[in-house]
Amino acid sequence: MSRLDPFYPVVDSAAWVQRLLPLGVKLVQLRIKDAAGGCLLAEIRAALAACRARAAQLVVNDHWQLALDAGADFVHLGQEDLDGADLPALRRRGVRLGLSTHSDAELERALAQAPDYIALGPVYPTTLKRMPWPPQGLPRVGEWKRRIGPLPLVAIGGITLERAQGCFDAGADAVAMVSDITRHTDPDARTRDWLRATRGRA
Ligand code: 3NM
Repeated sequence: MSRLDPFYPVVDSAAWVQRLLPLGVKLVQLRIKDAAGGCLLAEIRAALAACRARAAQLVVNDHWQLALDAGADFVHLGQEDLDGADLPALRRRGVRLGLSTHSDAELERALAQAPDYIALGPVYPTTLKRMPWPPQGLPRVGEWKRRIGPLPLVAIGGITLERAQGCFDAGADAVAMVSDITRHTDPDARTRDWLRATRGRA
């Protein structure tokens, strides 16, 4: 089972991917929620080319068919995306899979798909996405890690640099974040701070 880089920013455009990579980011998720098909494919292709040029790992959220079309090798799916996804097709192409979980039932369902990582959220309150689940808290991160064993655990939701160590101490292998990078007043400096803070764990 391959390890994940501990610092896992989630962004909504190839331009963000291209901005973060030269700073040293090695793992990034492209999560585009509102774009038309052709434009999406172009974004995925551009992000993928940028990642390949810097030996970084791109994870494509949600758009598994376009990810296949673009030749991406890592996809992240939410539980609602799982219903329509052709997981055997992804597996045949060697595409790795990350799955979101928010509850016991979702964890059971996710584990049945033999994913390459499990994400647990929202660990803290998030302003980015309306969520029916209350914040999970750090004890739940520990519980998830005990349940999934060696499978990498990604903590997401309201995670800031100040909160990262607590997530790692609780059992997260990687932490994913949107706002703490993309809505920061100085995203580049913040990214460098994150990289410095997590370098020893990579
Ligand atoms: N998924 P921020 S929370 C995209 O719980 C996403 O599955 C979540 O954004 C989950 O770092 C979340 O700004 C939003 O809180 C993360």
